[in-house]
Amino acid sequence: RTLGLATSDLALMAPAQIASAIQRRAAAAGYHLVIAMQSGNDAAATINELLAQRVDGLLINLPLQAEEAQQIQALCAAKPVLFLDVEPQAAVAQCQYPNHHGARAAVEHLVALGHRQIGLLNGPERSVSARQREAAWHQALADHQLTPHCSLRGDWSAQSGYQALLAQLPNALPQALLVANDQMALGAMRALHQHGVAIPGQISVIGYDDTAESAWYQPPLTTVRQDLQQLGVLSVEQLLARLQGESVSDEALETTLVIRETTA
Ligand code: IPT
Repeated sequence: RTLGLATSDLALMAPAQIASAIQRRAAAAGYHLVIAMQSGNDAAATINELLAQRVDGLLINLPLQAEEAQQIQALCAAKPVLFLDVEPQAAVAQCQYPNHHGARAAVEHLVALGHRQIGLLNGPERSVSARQREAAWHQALADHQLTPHCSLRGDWSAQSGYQALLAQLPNALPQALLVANDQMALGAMRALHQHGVAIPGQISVIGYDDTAESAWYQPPLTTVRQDLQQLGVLSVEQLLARLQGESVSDEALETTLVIRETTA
């Protein structure tokens, strides 16, 4: 009995921690897990790798537009498939955190602290969740008659966050920075430390994910928590329920704001 997981780059913290939770939960249920990590942009090739190994069901943690996800679902024919990073309007089974709630909560937190000049460090344009977080930030800022002080972009990695901030540093910094994931926040904070900018004294930083490392940043990171462990467990349980023809509980996943020491 085998499950398949198609995942985005496991060098990234969030997908790695989700995969770890999936592997454990699958093993506890007596299932072997086959993992296919996407290298290029060809999701179908990654899925076909799993199908060739005769998996009984598939979990797909790849950023997908609605149409791409529907095509993949068709490719998997009768096998149960569950998507973890897909446009919510897609007509496919999904298990994911609503990006707009978390992104809005981050803005509300900064505004409540009195910040008006708020900058963005966005995720990669091709990522559906990055685009959703960005759109929700814009909407929440607009609701407070604010526009982004600056709009930077990275590729989810710490290095890209570091470079984005280094490029911004000669210019005026915002009072607060919304970052689309914790890894980019790590790099951004490194650049700020290097230039003697006090966190949170001169700039507040808020991340997104709450990976296992985020409580150990210096200072510990305020962030929007997606419980990645819970996401992994729940996705396996939902897939297994579908495999066994049971009804699936549509337990809603909710992000929570974790206030630590990078915002004031
Ligand atoms: C999403 C993470 O929030 C982000 O940090 C990055 O790792 C990305 O995955 C990689 O695709 S979480 C995903 C389940 C939406």
